[in-house]
Amino acid sequence: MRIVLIGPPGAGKGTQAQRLVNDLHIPHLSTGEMLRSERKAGTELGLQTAQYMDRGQLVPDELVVKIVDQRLQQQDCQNGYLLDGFPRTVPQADALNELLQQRNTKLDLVLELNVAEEELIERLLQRKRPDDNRETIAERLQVYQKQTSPLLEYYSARGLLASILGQGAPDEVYERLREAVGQHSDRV
Ligand code: B4P
Repeated sequence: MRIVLIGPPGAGKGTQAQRLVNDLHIPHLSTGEMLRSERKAGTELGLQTAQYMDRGQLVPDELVVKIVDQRLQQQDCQNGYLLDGFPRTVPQADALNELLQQRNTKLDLVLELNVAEEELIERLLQRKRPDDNRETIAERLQVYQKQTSPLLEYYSARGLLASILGQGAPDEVYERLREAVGQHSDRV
């Protein structure tokens, strides 16, 4: 299966993606993780993108699309994958369509994790990652509303979107996700 997971910062994309990929036996492609590991490794790309992440802004589309394109060329992606946090803009979604077409493939499902803003802020302040301070969180939430939330309509119009309530215990959220994925696959 080829799945996209969309949600505001702190919605639990990383948390739930981990569970889904274990059950579905597909690789977990988190652009946030990829960017953080480039930074840790001190690569040119890592240095270029760190400034955006620290300000709570999105990394430029062309840089993210390039790392996703390279990752999708790897052997383990041939039978499906879970994209976590990509696409995050309409141009990224258009670019993903191109990448899918080049490989004669399609998305099966787009999952949205929906969580109230007050809860997102609370969760992120507890996590304490370098980009989890009040100012940056406020910026990331605005960026989500402006640049990422139009994707919900984009994928809904294509009949791919399933919206899931991301509040409650992680196990409860996962049950809801399983149910949505189960309608497309018998692996969960
Ligand atoms: P990401 O790494 O994608 O991070 P995120 O949106 O902040 O978090 P996520 O939703 O995965 O939250 P998590 O499960 O960890 O992005 C970071 C940055 O990278 C972006 O701001 C941007 O700069 C850049 N970036 C990434 N992709 C990009 C793209 N495509 N284009 C441009 N830029 C890009 O959960 C958060 C916390 O909540 C955790 O502490 C967790 O334990 C807790 N939690 C989870 N589920 C819970 C539950 N049910 N109840 C209570 N707490 C819960």
